[in-house]
Order: sequence, then structure tokens, then C-alpha cells
Amino acid sequence: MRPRLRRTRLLTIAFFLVIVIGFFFIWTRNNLTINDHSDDYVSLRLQKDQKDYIDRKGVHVIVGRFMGDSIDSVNTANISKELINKNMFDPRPFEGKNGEPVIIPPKDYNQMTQLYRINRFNLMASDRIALNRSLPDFRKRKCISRYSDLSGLPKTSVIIVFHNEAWSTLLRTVHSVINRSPRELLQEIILVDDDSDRDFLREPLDEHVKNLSIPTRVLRSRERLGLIKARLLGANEARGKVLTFLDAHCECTVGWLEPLLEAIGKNKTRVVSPVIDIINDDTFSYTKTFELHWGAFNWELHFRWLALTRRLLKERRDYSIEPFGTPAMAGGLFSMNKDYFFELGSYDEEMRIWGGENLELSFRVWQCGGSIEIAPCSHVGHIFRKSSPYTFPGGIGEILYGNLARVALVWMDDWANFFFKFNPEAERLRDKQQVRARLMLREKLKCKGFEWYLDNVWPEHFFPKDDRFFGRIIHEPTERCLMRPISRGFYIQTGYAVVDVCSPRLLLGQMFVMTKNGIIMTDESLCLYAPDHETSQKQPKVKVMACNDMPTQKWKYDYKNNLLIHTASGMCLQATDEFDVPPFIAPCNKNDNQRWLLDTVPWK
Ligand code: UD2
Ligand code: MN
Repeated sequence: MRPRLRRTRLLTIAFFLVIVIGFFFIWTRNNLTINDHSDDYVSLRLQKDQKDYIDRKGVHVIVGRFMGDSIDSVNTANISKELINKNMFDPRPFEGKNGEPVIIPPKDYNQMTQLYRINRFNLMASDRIALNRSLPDFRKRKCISRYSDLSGLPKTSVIIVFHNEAWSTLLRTVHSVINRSPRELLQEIILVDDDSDRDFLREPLDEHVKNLSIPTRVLRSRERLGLIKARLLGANEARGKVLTFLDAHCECTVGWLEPLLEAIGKNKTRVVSPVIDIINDDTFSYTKTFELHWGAFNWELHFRWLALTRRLLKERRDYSIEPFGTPAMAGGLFSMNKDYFFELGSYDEEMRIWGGENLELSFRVWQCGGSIEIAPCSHVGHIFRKSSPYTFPGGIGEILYGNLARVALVWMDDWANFFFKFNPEAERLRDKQQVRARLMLREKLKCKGFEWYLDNVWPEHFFPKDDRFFGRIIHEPTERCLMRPISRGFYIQTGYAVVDVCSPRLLLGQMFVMTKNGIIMTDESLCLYAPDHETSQKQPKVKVMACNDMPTQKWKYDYKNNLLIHTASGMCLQATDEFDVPPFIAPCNKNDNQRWLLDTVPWK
């Protein structure tokens, strides 16, 4: 063979090898980001080209998820103490600049996977990004002039609590606060170390904060407080007029602080959160998220992001950059007047470690006369993880459901019983909760009831009420139950409704609410939907999809003939006795297969 030809051949082979290795690398990395839990409430994934975590029902779910029991001890077992204790911060020029993703070369892949387990994010990627990396300005243009006048704005203390946070993420949070906040609005930064055991979080941290241009203190607790009590420790020491809380793995963007302080300066009972953007837990790329989402919660009191309703969008047409009220806050990032924080009962100190405090504060603020708001001009990024790296002494279930039981017992009136009825884990912990002091606080502050909250703060809610049907929708001839699609271990994307065996134990997936207006809703803000005209199908299948208040989601129950009539098409809900056929709508014909019973289930 002539040498020239041989060289081309070798080159071709090398070229293909590189491609194959490249593909293998991408494939394994993608697998890494898919989460490793099978629990129903953990199955989140960042889909290709998607800017948000979407669960299998199409609902945006970013925080407040259930995380499975101390998988920690299992997963970090084979990581050496030395590795955990080592600070490997090693910034490379321009890595992650402007919020771009960090790509780790394949040769480092093994170590990257190992390090990932320590914090449940790509520590190696984080360690390559500078503490003062650049980020785009995500604000609408109008925001800039809206908040150009800083005179008279109150000063804030920024409080960051952490437990075994990575050096690079913790300090990138701190530096982003310093770099992107007007100096005159920052009183101080308070770091609260919640019993971390990493060496680099002791003297090296104390040394590092000495040189910062904003007075920064590290408060330390030598017993594990949990984030609620750790925040209280910080709040008690704060000197600013406003308290601003941040998680320890955030990045603030330019102009983030002004809208929060401006709102509180006008009225101290406003509690304001930024829009929480997404720092990818794998690549550390920064992605702007939806400005038009608000925070709420599902029937199990797990926090959810939901799209703003049409009512609100209409109301806001002329005020698009002004902060707007939200039923609940995510919990980690918000500003609140310090006096108001304490007048209102700060936090429930009986709440442990993690979870529920965001709903407790949200209900308390709203029901006792204040407001929880989101400022669309304020953007802060946060690393959303798919599982938690911390230990949960006593078990995550015990902690989270104990906290949620307290929220329900103190603030939710009749709806507490609804919560306990369908959440045996919380019910089990119900009697262990001493809530007298919090009930007295509610009394003292003369707070309104939960019904007022639902009616006024979240009229689009999908909870039962006395003027709504709540229960099962039973297909008469087969005695099977209408269900929303719930995966049995797998991701269901069709969204088709299901008709399945009625569970002898009350099952949330088989419960529906029907409002006076004929909207059939279920948990997660999902509604029963059928198209009004479908050219391709004479008997279009019925879906369960995000509620949108459109006529295609309205139904009428005909009590005489037990029909469920779809208003927009005039057709009837029908099912067959085959299991795999979703219910559909067909011309009403009084056929038995169109007969449904509304089986009321008591919920209080
Ligand atoms: C969300 C909130 C979080 C908190 C939580 C419910 C956002 C972005 N995050 O979960 O702030 O409201 O819901 O409780 O809204 N930490 C401690 N001690 C502990 C455990 C945690 O100091 O025992 C720190 C931790 O280092 C972090 C912060 O508390 O800085 C929040 O913890 P997380 O990041 O695990 O919570 P996240 O974002 O999943
Ligand atoms: Mn967090």
C-alpha cells in the first residue's frame, strides 16, 4: 500500500473512533442526569430542549420534592473522607462564562461521577468556574429604568445558611451578591454554618470572608439545627432593616435586589421572592426560567410551580413588570422586613431540618394580612438537585411529614383533615405534634381562615370545597374508576385519562373535584379535557391536562341519565370494558357505556 493511502486510512479510522467515543461519552453523561429514584414524586428530569424540570404530567416541578430515605449513607459510602474534605476549586479562565455550560473532557469522567455524589451536583464543573463568572442580564428592558432610583430603599442583611456546601458554590453565591448588589443597599452578609464537617468550611472560610468588601460574618452551630433554625440564628443577629435569605448555591444576576427592597420599602407586609432561574446541576449552565409562573402546592402539600392563570394574565396586562401575588413561595430565596418577620412569628421552631417551612410562612403571611409576591425583574439562579445530599436524622419521611403535619394543623382548618385522610404518613405523626403555641399566635394575630385563603389568594385551586363535588367518577357498567394517568414506575406522556379497577383504599389518582362551573379537576392542577372538534377522529380520546379554564375542559352531569356531557362538543364521556382503551367522547346515545356515577367521598 502506498504510504499516502495508508495515512488517509488510518486517519479515517481514527476519525470514526473519536466519533464513537464522543457518542459514548454523551450517552453516559445523559444517563447520569436521569435520576436514580423510582419514587413517584421524584421522577423529574430535564428533557432535551426543555428549559425547566417537567414531571410526567407536564407540570413544572422544581423544588420541594420528596427525596427518598437516607440514600446518602449508601451513595457516599465509598467516597473517601479525604476526597470529601478536599477543596478542589480550580477555576479556569472563561469556563462557564456568561452562564454557559462547562464541558468536562472524557478523561476526567470517572472522577467527575465520583465527585457528583458528594453534593448531588457536578462538583468538578462547579470547581472550574470562577467565583465571579459573568452572567447575562435577563431583565426586561423596562426593569432598568423602573428601579434606577435607589433613594430611600431599606438596607438588607443577606443570610445564607449551609450544611456541608461545596466551597465553589457557596462562595459564588457570596461573590454574586457582592458583585451585583448596589453597595448602599447591603448591610452585611451572614453565613450560618449548620454543623458542617468539611475542613475547608472552617478556617479557610473565616480567612476568605475577612477580605471581602462587604462585612461578612460566619456564625457557627456545633449541633445540627436544620435550615429553619439556622435561618433563625442568622435573623437574630442581623442588623439590616430587611432580611434576605438565599440558599448556599445561588447566583444573583444584575438588578436582583432592587425590586425586592423597593416593594418592601413601600409596604413592610410584602414578602418578595425573585424569579428563580435554573443553574443546571450537571453543566452549571444558567437558564432563565418562566417569569409568568407562580408557586402553589398539590394535595400532598408538595410545592409546585404552575403557569399563571388567564385571570391573572389579564389583570396584569398593564403591570407586567410589577411584583405579583403568589399562593406560595419556593422557600429559599426571599426578602422580608425584619420587624415584620418577628412580629409575625418568624418560623415555627418545632420544624426540623428541611421542608414545609415555605408553606407555613406563605399561609401565615397571607392569612395574617400580608402578601407573598414574585418580582419578575429580579432574577436569581439556583442549583436544583434531583436528590438531597444531606443526612436526615430520624428519616426524611418522619421529618418532612412531621413538618407538613404542623403546617396543616395550624393553618389549614378543614383542609387539614383532607390532607391527613390521604396522607397516612402525615396522619401517623399528627398526634405527636405540639402546636398550641402556634395556634395561640394565629389567634393573637387575628388571622383569617384557610377557606378565605383559597377563595381569595388562589381561586383557581383544585382542592375540594363544600360547593363542589369531590369523589370518584365510576363507570357504571364496568364499576371501574376514572383515573388520571399515574405511572407505574414509568413515565407516561400521553396524558390520556384511564379507567381502571377502583382501589379499595382511597387513591388520590381516582379522586376528582367537579366545580359548579363544570370543571372536572384533580390533583396537580389537572383537568379533564376533550377537543371540541376533531377531524381525524370521530371518537376523540379524553385527556387529563393542565387546567386552563377553556370550554374544552367543561362538563355537565346529567343526573337523570347519569351522563357526563362535554359542553364544547355536546358529546358524552364513554368507556369500554377493555383496559387499555382510554375513555373517549362520542355522540350521546344512552348506551350503558356512557353511564357514570358521581360517588361522593367525604373529605373532612
Ligand atoms: C427548597 C428551598 C429551600 C427550602 C426547602 C424546603 C428554594 C430554591 N429552595 O429546597 O430553601 O425552603 O425547599 O425546606 O426555594 N441546609 C442547612 N441545614 C440542613 C439542611 C439544609 O443549613 O439541615 C441548607 C442548605 O445548605 C441550603 C438550604 O438550607 O443552603 C436549602 O436546602 P436545599 O438546597 O437542600 O433545599 P432545596 O433547594 O432542595
Ligand atoms: Mn437549594
